[in-house]
Amino acid sequence: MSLSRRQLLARTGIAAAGTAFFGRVQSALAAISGTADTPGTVAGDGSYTPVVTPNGSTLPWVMKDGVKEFHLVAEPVKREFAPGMMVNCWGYNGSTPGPTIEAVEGDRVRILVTNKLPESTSVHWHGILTPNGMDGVGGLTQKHIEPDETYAYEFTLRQHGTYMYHPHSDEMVQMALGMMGFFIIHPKGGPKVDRDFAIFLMEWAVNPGTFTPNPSIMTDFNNFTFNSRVYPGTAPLIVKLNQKVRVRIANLSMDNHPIHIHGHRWWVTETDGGQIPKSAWWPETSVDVAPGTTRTMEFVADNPGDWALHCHKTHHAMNAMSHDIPNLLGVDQDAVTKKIKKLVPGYMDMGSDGMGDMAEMQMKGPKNTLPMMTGTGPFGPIEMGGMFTVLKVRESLASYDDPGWYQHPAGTVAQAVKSVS
Ligand SMILES: [Cu+2]
Repeated sequence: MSLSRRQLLARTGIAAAGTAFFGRVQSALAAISGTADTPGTVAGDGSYTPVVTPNGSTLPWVMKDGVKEFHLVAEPVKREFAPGMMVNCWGYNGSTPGPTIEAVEGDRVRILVTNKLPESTSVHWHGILTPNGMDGVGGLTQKHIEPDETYAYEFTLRQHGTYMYHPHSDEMVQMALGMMGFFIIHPKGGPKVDRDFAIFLMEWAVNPGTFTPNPSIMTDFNNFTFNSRVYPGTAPLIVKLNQKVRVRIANLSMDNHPIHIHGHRWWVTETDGGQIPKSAWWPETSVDVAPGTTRTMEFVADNPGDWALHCHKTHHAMNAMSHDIPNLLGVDQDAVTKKIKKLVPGYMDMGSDGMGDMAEMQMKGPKNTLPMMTGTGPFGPIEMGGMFTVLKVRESLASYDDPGWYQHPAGTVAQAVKSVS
């Protein structure tokens, strides 16, 4: 049986103060909130800057008779959304999203797909111009790939841009469990960027106290991820001052996500239809990424600091325990709190004056469920979760390891002043 947060609150009385689970999760999260998690990348052929998939990886390939051969294995995977929450997902090669495929326009590619799932699957190359029989739509353009079978897809890349791969078999279940990945085709030659990041958006229904996403949920999601991680489990994007940066966003979730950058404005340069002519690039700070699309943005990181990068739907920058809560804003709970305290020692009310306090509260919650907002910055709780990460722009960097929090020049931080009213 699955429980909503509201039901859980009612049944387990978790509004009562506790110190166990959430306290442990919070200290573990605080400990990792400033750590690097940017993986190494597979070296390219030198003609492009290899893409960094934060909290992810790049798929290696071997050259066989002039064909770049990749191997995807569709399989169940366990994904840690953030410390304290492990989720039973499906993905490719041990992760969700699957490893990023990178190639160059003009390449001939062969992708072997082995099915280690308990049901049939197929792989569709979203946005890529393939011969019809390589399009991966089970039943329409090929037979479904049965468990333990391996299929070969082979085609020549005759475009460049930011594309995706995902199943076209039992899509509702397979994508709800995390089966998706980037397929990035670099142009032959052309200007390079210094840093190139790829972030896959997804939303999940993992009910409090459970471990497996519910694929039958259509609108009521409670976990919102960048590369199948929630803040503060999301790796920061580390860039050096004045570097040219590209951020590619893909979305196979059920909702659109306006992805917002602080401290900069970026230019929209690509959709999953390909490159936009430079004369038609447009500036934004929030770019709405609809289901089944990609958007690519470029900017010069000319503003040093720690800049939030997040979905601007407020519930999407929160974790599981923030949704579907009884509204107690402005409710005077003092009298009833006194009565309850007689019955439940340690009980405390919450929600009368906003919910920011909850980021600091040491609440006891259900197993495998993250607090609504977590992560501690240099000035206190950050009070975010979900689709949130930090772009760290630094004047000097010895490596792309996490440089820690930004050291603000004296006199440049907002602070309390004497009342002027
Ligand atoms: Cu969103």
